[in-house]
Amino acid sequence: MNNNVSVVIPALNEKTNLKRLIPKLHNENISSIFIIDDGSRDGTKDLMAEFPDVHFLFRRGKLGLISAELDGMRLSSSDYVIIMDADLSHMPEDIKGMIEQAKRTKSDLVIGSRYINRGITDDELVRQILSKGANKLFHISFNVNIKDCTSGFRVYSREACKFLVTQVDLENSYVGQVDILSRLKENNFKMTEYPVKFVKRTEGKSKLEMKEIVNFFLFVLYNKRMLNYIFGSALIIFIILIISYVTLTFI
Ligand SMILES: Nc1nc2c(ncn2[C@@H]2O[C@H](COP(=O)(O)OP(=O)(O)O)[C@@H](O)[C@H]2O)c(=O)[nH]1
Ligand SMILES: [Mg+2]
Repeated sequence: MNNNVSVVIPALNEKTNLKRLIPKLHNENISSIFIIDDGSRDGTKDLMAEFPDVHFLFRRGKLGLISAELDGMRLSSSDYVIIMDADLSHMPEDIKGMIEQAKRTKSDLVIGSRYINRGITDDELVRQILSKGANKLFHISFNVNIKDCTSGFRVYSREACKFLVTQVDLENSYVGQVDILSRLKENNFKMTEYPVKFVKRTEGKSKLEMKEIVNFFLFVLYNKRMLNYIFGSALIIFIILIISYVTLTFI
């Protein structure tokens, strides 16, 4: 069914996970698999011999998550490109439904979503709070009606890929995930969400660093709409205080 679908997996020290994930993808009839590795030191290169049908791109170092995704989009030529984590957090079984939805609704981006009806996550409470807070801020700041804007499990149409690879100034770390959404929205690409089951990783460490979280909040807060919102809210609070003061003092 999926002969026009490629999977792109950005990877950094994910040998053990990739070893388990690739056979699962073979079961899904994906036409091509691209692993974009950023100088892993755990012997990921050994997988080349084990999976000769998989395309590996070994970059010289940590050139960044989003640039890895864009390199995968450039290398593939399929109508649809799936991006997923290497860490088995995203279920290969969900791919079929996501592709079907992309075709049926003519979406340029289908987001594998933890936060819509029937979406599931077993992420730790702290990460869920952080992630939902980030989503809320992003909604206010960019007015994008997506419930799980930080999800890394996505299907892009070829049209969306063609557009994204031209965006040379895209944010390159995790915040790039929402930068992509704001640019696709601005350019009228259709985005929908599909409920997925997210399972937290059991092998290896998350590459999400504190500085990336700070970066996310700066990106969202710096947006013009957010600034208007903050100034607007401050103005309303100021007016309420003045009215309360006048009421209490003079009336
Ligand atoms: N090539 C590449 N892959 C990365 C980089 N940062 C993270 N990854 C991979 O991107 C995916 C998402 O990262 P992960 O650590 O799972 O983030 P989390 O799910 O938010 O905890 C994983 O497959 C990582 O190995 C990077 O700088 N370059
Ligand atoms: Mg992950």
